[in-house]
Amino acid sequence: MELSKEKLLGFYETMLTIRAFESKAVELFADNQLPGFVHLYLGEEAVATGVCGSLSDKDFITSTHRGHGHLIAKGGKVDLMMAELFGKATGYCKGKGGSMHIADVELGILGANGIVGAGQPIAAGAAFACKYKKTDAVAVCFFGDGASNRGTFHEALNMASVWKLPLVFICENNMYGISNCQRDHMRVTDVSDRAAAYGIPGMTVDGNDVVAVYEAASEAIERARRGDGPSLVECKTWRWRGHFEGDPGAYKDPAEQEAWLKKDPIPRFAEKLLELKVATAAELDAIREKVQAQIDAAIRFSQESPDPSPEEALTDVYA
Ligand SMILES: Cc1ncc(C[n+]2csc(CCOP(=O)(O)OP(=O)(O)O)c2C)c(N)n1
Ligand SMILES: [Mg+2]
Repeated sequence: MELSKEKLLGFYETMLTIRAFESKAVELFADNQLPGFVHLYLGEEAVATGVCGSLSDKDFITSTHRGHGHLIAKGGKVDLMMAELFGKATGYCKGKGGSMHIADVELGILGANGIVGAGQPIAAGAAFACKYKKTDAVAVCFFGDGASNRGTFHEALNMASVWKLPLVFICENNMYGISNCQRDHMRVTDVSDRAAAYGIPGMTVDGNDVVAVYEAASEAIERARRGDGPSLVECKTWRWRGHFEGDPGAYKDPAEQEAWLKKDPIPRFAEKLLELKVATAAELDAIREKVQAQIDAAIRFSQESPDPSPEEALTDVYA
C-alpha cells in the first residue's frame, strides 16, 4: 500500500466510527429509544469510507435510505446525526426528518433520501452545477443494486454521459433490494456492465476492501475532475442486517450470510495494517477507544437534548 499512514489510519477510524454508530443504533432501536425507521450500513463500511477518501467539502454526495455511512464518511457530525435519530430538537433536521432526511449542505452532503433512486438525478444536477460554474468539484452518487433498476438510473447515466458531467456513480451492490436477491431482480451479474449502455467506463471492485474501493473510486473521481466525464463503480458487498431494523431477514441463505460475515471489512483491514507494520495493535486500540467515546458522547448529547416543541411543528416545513 502506497498510501500514507495518516490516510490509512483515517480509513480505519472512519470505518470504526460507522460501525460504532450503527452498532449502537441496533441496541437503541431494540430498546425503543429511536422513534423512526433505521436502515443500517453494518458490513458496508468500506464502500463509503473508500469513496469519500478522495473527496473534500467542496465535492457533493447524494445518499440513500441507508445513509449513515455516507454521511459519516463525508464528515457529517455524529452528535447531530444521533440526535436526529432520537427525534430531538438538536438533530440535523431539528428532530423532524429522522434517519432518511439528514443533510449538511456545507459539507456537500445533499441528503439521505427515502425515495429509491432519487439521488441519481439530484447528483446529476449537482454535477451540472459544478461544470457550469467551472469549479473542479465533482458529485458522487451512492445507490443500491435495487436502485440500478429504476428509470432514474437510466436518465441520470444517459444525461451525465451526454453532458460529460463530473459525476461518479457508486453502486453499492449488497445483493439485496429489501427481500429480493440480486439474482432474482436483474439478469446481469455485474451492475457495472450497465455502464456500456451509456458509453461510460464501468468497473466492479471488492466492496469489503477499503483500499480497493479507494483506488477504483479515486481513479473515477480524478477522471471526472479532469473533465473526462462520468463513470460507474460497482462495489460488491453484503447487508449484514435485515432491510430495516425489525426485519429478521429470514429470506437470506444462512450459509451465504455466514460466509460474508467472515469477510468483515474492518478486521480484514486491521490485519493488513498490522502485517504491513503500518500501525501497532496499541495504536489501533487507541483509535477504537477514541471512536467509542465519541459515539457514547453523541448518545448522551441526544438523550439529554429536548424534544422539539409543538409550537415548532410547522417551522421549516414546506408545502
Ligand atoms: C421509488 C421507491 N420505490 C420503492 C421504495 C421502497 N423501497 C425502499 S428501500 C427499497 C430497496 C432498495 O434496494 P437497494 O437499492 O438495493 O438498496 P439497499 O436497501 O440494499 O441499500 C425499496 C424497494 C422506495 N422507498 N422508493
Ligand atoms: Mg441492495
